[in-house]
Amino acid sequence: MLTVELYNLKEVLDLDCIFCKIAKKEIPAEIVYEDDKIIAFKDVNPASPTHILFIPKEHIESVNFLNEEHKHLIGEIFLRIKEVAKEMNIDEDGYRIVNNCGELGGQTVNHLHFHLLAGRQMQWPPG
Ligand code: D5M
Repeated sequence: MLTVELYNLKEVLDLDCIFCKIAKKEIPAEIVYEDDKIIAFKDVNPASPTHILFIPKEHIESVNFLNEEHKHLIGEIFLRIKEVAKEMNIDEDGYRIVNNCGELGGQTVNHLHFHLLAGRQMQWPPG
């Protein structure tokens, strides 16, 4: 019983995860949006003039770990991206939303996140 509970705890809160630490304010970040389930902060290594990361506070490793219960959360993240883009006045010029999943997808932090990139002409296909 105790083992099962500890396993579940590990699933929702990865103690070694840098984005969990940002969500818990254990390490600093330039936060641009926050509510009880979602936090958005500036990427420390910006790839464009505007580069914000949107993450669920719950530790979800990647898109591969999403399930039916996450449907509402993911929808909310996209609505918050839309709102922040409008607040930052990047909505009319346009922007890109990126999710990298797994090693070949280019994911380097194993906590689900969506990049909001704006302020320059994006290229296609991405590198
Ligand atoms: O993107 C992971 C992104 O996370 C990458 O653009 C750098 C960024 N990053 C890593 N550590 C931090 C901290 N501490 N603050 C802000 N941004 C950070 P991926 O899609 O996994 O390659």
